[in-house]
Amino acid sequence: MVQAWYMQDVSDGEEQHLPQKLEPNQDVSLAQLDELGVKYYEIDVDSYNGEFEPLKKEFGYTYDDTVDIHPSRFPNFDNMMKTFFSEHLHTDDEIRLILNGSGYFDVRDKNDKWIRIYSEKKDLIVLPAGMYHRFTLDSKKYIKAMRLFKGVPVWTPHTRPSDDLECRKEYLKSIG
Ligand code: KMT
Ligand code: NI
Repeated sequence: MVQAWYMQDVSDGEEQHLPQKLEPNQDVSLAQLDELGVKYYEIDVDSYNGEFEPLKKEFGYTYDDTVDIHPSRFPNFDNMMKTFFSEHLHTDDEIRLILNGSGYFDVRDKNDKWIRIYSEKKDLIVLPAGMYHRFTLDSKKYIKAMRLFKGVPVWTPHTRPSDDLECRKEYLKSIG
Protein backbone atom coordinates (compact mmCIF):
# COMPACT_ATOMS: atom_id res chain seq x y z
CA MET A 1 0.00 0.00 0.00
CA VAL A 2 1.41 3.32 -1.05
CA GLN A 3 2.23 5.85 1.68
CA ALA A 4 2.95 9.52 1.17
CA TRP A 5 3.99 12.48 3.30
CA TYR A 6 5.33 16.01 3.06
CA MET A 7 9.11 15.87 3.24
CA GLN A 8 12.02 18.00 4.38
CA ASP A 9 13.97 19.91 1.79
CA VAL A 10 16.80 17.64 0.69
CA SER A 11 18.75 18.02 -2.50
CA ASP A 12 21.39 15.68 -3.82
CA GLY A 13 23.25 13.64 -1.23
CA GLU A 14 23.20 10.75 1.22
CA GLU A 15 20.17 11.89 3.11
CA GLN A 16 17.91 11.38 0.12
CA HIS A 17 17.60 7.67 1.05
CA LEU A 18 15.96 8.46 4.39
CA PRO A 19 12.19 9.09 4.79
CA GLN A 20 12.77 12.79 5.59
CA LYS A 21 9.38 13.26 7.24
CA LEU A 22 8.45 16.61 8.74
CA GLU A 23 8.28 17.07 12.48
CA PRO A 24 5.40 16.54 13.23
CA ASN A 25 4.66 14.23 10.33
CA GLN A 26 2.14 15.36 7.72
CA ASP A 27 0.68 12.45 5.76
CA VAL A 28 -0.71 12.85 2.24
CA SER A 29 -3.78 10.82 1.26
CA LEU A 30 -4.54 9.06 -2.01
CA ALA A 31 -7.26 11.67 -2.56
CA GLN A 32 -4.69 14.45 -2.28
CA LEU A 33 -2.43 12.63 -4.74
CA ASP A 34 -5.39 12.20 -7.07
CA GLU A 35 -5.95 15.98 -7.03
CA LEU A 36 -2.42 16.34 -8.35
CA GLY A 37 -3.14 13.80 -11.10
CA VAL A 38 -1.13 10.99 -9.50
CA LYS A 39 -2.89 7.64 -9.88
CA TYR A 40 -2.36 4.60 -7.72
CA TYR A 41 -3.54 1.01 -8.10
CA GLU A 42 -2.74 -2.04 -6.00
CA ILE A 43 -1.84 -4.98 -8.23
CA ASP A 44 -1.44 -8.54 -6.96
CA VAL A 45 1.73 -9.02 -9.01
CA ASP A 46 2.33 -12.65 -7.92
CA SER A 47 -1.04 -13.73 -9.32
CA TYR A 48 0.24 -12.87 -12.84
CA ASN A 49 3.04 -15.49 -12.71
CA GLY A 50 5.33 -13.20 -14.67
CA GLU A 51 2.87 -12.91 -17.58
CA PHE A 52 1.60 -9.34 -17.61
CA GLU A 53 -0.19 -9.19 -20.98
CA PRO A 54 -3.64 -9.21 -19.32
CA LEU A 55 -2.65 -6.27 -17.11
CA LYS A 56 -1.25 -4.34 -20.07
CA LYS A 57 -4.46 -4.99 -21.98
CA GLU A 58 -6.64 -3.89 -19.07
CA PHE A 59 -4.79 -0.56 -18.75
CA GLY A 60 -4.16 -0.05 -22.45
CA TYR A 61 -0.38 -0.25 -22.17
CA THR A 62 1.47 -1.49 -25.23
CA TYR A 63 5.08 -1.49 -24.00
CA ASP A 64 6.84 -2.91 -20.95
CA ASP A 65 10.33 -3.56 -19.73
CA THR A 66 11.77 -4.29 -16.32
CA VAL A 67 14.52 -2.45 -14.50
CA ASP A 68 16.48 -3.87 -11.60
CA ILE A 69 18.24 -1.12 -9.68
CA HIS A 70 20.87 -1.65 -7.00
CA PRO A 71 24.45 -0.39 -6.50
CA SER A 72 26.31 -3.45 -7.86
CA ARG A 73 24.14 -3.67 -10.96
CA PHE A 74 25.53 -0.63 -12.78
CA PRO A 75 29.12 0.63 -12.98
CA ASN A 76 27.72 4.17 -13.26
CA PHE A 77 25.28 3.73 -10.40
CA ASP A 78 26.00 7.07 -8.72
CA ASN A 79 25.46 9.00 -11.94
CA MET A 80 22.26 7.11 -12.60
CA MET A 81 20.99 8.00 -9.13
CA LYS A 82 21.86 11.65 -9.74
CA THR A 83 19.83 11.65 -12.96
CA PHE A 84 16.84 10.03 -11.27
CA PHE A 85 17.02 12.52 -8.40
CA SER A 86 17.29 15.69 -10.52
CA GLU A 87 13.91 17.32 -10.68
CA HIS A 88 12.39 16.76 -14.12
CA LEU A 89 9.23 16.08 -16.10
CA HIS A 90 8.29 13.99 -19.12
CA THR A 91 6.02 14.61 -22.10
CA ASP A 92 4.19 11.34 -21.24
CA ASP A 93 2.96 9.65 -18.08
CA GLU A 94 5.60 7.88 -15.97
CA ILE A 95 4.08 4.50 -15.17
CA ARG A 96 5.80 2.08 -12.81
CA LEU A 97 4.67 -1.24 -11.37
CA ILE A 98 6.86 -2.25 -8.45
CA LEU A 99 7.68 -5.96 -8.55
CA ASN A 100 10.13 -6.06 -5.66
CA GLY A 101 12.08 -3.78 -3.34
CA SER A 102 11.03 -0.20 -2.75
CA GLY A 103 11.84 3.43 -3.39
CA TYR A 104 10.64 7.01 -3.20
CA PHE A 105 8.96 9.05 -5.91
CA ASP A 106 8.96 12.72 -4.92
CA VAL A 107 6.37 14.99 -6.54
CA ARG A 108 5.55 18.69 -6.22
CA ASP A 109 2.20 19.79 -4.82
CA LYS A 110 0.31 22.88 -6.04
CA ASN A 111 2.40 25.12 -3.76
CA ASP A 112 5.64 23.59 -5.02
CA LYS A 113 6.21 21.61 -1.82
CA TRP A 114 7.76 18.14 -2.11
CA ILE A 115 5.58 15.13 -1.34
CA ARG A 116 7.43 11.83 -0.88
CA ILE A 117 5.63 8.70 -2.11
CA TYR A 118 6.93 5.41 -0.73
CA SER A 119 6.38 2.69 -3.33
CA GLU A 120 6.82 -1.03 -2.83
CA LYS A 121 5.76 -4.35 -4.30
CA LYS A 122 2.18 -4.29 -5.72
CA ASP A 123 2.15 -0.52 -6.25
CA LEU A 124 1.27 0.69 -9.73
CA ILE A 125 1.90 4.40 -9.80
CA VAL A 126 1.22 6.85 -12.60
CA LEU A 127 2.86 10.29 -12.54
CA PRO A 128 1.13 12.47 -15.13
CA ALA A 129 2.93 14.06 -18.07
CA GLY A 130 4.14 17.55 -17.18
CA MET A 131 4.44 16.98 -13.42
CA TYR A 132 7.81 17.76 -11.85
CA HIS A 133 9.19 14.77 -9.94
CA ARG A 134 12.29 12.77 -9.02
CA PHE A 135 13.13 9.27 -7.81
CA THR A 136 15.48 7.76 -5.26
CA LEU A 137 16.11 4.37 -3.74
CA ASP A 138 15.50 4.14 0.00
CA SER A 139 18.10 2.84 2.46
CA LYS A 140 17.51 -0.78 1.31
CA LYS A 141 18.90 0.32 -2.06
CA TYR A 142 16.95 -2.09 -4.20
CA ILE A 143 13.98 -1.84 -6.51
CA LYS A 144 12.68 -3.97 -9.35
CA ALA A 145 10.07 -2.18 -11.42
CA MET A 146 8.21 -2.64 -14.65
CA ARG A 147 8.14 0.44 -16.87
CA LEU A 148 4.91 0.65 -18.84
CA PHE A 149 3.95 2.89 -21.72
CA LYS A 150 1.23 3.60 -24.25
CA GLY A 151 2.83 3.68 -27.70
CA VAL A 152 6.52 4.05 -28.45
CA PRO A 153 8.33 4.88 -25.20
CA VAL A 154 9.91 8.29 -24.69
CA TRP A 155 11.96 8.39 -21.49
CA THR A 156 13.59 11.81 -21.98
CA PRO A 157 13.76 13.74 -18.70
CA HIS A 158 13.28 17.50 -19.10
CA THR A 159 15.00 19.06 -16.12
CA ARG A 160 13.42 21.96 -14.32
CA PRO A 161 12.78 24.61 -15.57
CA SER A 162 10.77 23.22 -18.51
CA ASP A 163 7.73 25.44 -18.06
CA ASP A 164 7.37 26.30 -21.75
CA LEU A 165 6.61 22.71 -22.77
CA GLU A 166 3.04 22.13 -23.90
CA CYS A 167 2.69 19.12 -21.55
CA ARG A 168 3.55 21.38 -18.59
CA LYS A 169 0.89 23.91 -19.52
CA GLU A 170 -1.63 21.10 -20.04
CA TYR A 171 -0.74 19.60 -16.67
CA LEU A 172 -1.18 22.90 -14.84
CA LYS A 173 -4.55 23.38 -16.53
CA SER A 174 -5.63 19.86 -15.56
CA ILE A 175 -5.00 20.44 -11.84
CA GLY A 176 -6.69 23.84 -11.91
C1 KMT B 1 12.71 6.82 -13.42
O1 KMT B 1 12.42 7.09 -14.58
O2 KMT B 1 12.90 7.67 -12.55
C2 KMT B 1 12.83 5.45 -13.07
O3 KMT B 1 12.68 4.61 -13.90
C3 KMT B 1 13.17 5.15 -11.67
C4 KMT B 1 13.27 3.72 -11.42
S1 KMT B 1 11.77 2.86 -11.61
C5 KMT B 1 11.18 2.73 -10.01
NI1 NI C 1 10.84 10.68 -14.42
